[in-house]
Amino acid sequence: MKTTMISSLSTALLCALLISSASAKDKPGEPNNWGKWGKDDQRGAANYITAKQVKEAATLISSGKVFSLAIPIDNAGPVYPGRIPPQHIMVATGADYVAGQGNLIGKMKFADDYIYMPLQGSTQWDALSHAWYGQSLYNGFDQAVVKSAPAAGGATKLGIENVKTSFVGRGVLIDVLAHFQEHKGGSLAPGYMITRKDITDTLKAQGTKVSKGDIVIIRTGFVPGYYELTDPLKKMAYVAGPHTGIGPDVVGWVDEMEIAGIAADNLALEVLPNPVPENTLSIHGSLLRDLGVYIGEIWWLEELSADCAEDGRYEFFLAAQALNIPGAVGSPLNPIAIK
Ligand code: UVW
Repeated sequence: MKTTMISSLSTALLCALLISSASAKDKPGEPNNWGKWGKDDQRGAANYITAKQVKEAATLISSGKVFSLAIPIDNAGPVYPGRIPPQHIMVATGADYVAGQGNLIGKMKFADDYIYMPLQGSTQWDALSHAWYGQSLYNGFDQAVVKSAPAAGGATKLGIENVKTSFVGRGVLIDVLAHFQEHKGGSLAPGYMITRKDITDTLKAQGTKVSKGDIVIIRTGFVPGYYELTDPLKKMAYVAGPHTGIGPDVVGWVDEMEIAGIAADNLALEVLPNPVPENTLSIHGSLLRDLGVYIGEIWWLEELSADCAEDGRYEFFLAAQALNIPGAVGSPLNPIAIK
């Protein structure tokens, strides 16, 4: 009798614990990494990249060819609707001296400039504090940790500075666009939803394997498509969508492969609009909030893609550090691939 009571009590306790952790995570049964690297962890899947992996990734350098995977930081690039493109402002120039108004410091003359931009307004990483659903961010941090004024700290948890030494390691290009062009008789239709099968088929055709801690980069052709347009109205319509990007079944693959970060040459990594309207941008929630996996957007992949097609090697050493901006929910960057 006593044993039965104790066992029903412990079952009830276990159920209560399961229910409370499930409601904190909100999506029971979905992939989730909360607690995997400790309850205070703020780095998420960046923890997959170890010193050993960085050393091994360095052995991928053979030709010494270097590729920048960034678009120019200027006002001509694509930004997600509602954001203004980067504004570069000159505050001291040669013209000031020509007009007799420049400041001399001894005999020296100087030019100075500023940049005003959304941190998500160019080639970027999203920090784990960039997107969530419910009340909690990655690892259960309350949404109130993201404060309104930078003076109050901005993202006081999960800010981009937590990964200022990360995203150096093995990069893998998954050239879905080239795979479609070569094997499926055409390009990716605007708004095409890239599936897990598309990713694994492309990797198979490339002869590339993805390993734990990799940073994978998906080529869709969306950003180059923007630069091909000249009419400003057509550019506006283009960024309004539809956007080719990954679909929800890619999340399970990212989880199983234990990938640290996933980037693409489009504006939001994921397909837009989502075929289920209430799930719009929900892959941001699955990756950043549930798995702690970093999202990279607006990457430039054209020269790297051409080189990979030429030598058949889709893996490389990648150095893609975020800027050290305390409390920022994202960071522009100039990712460098070396083959
Ligand atoms: C949004 O925030 C909507 O997208 P991104 O991740 O591109 O910044």
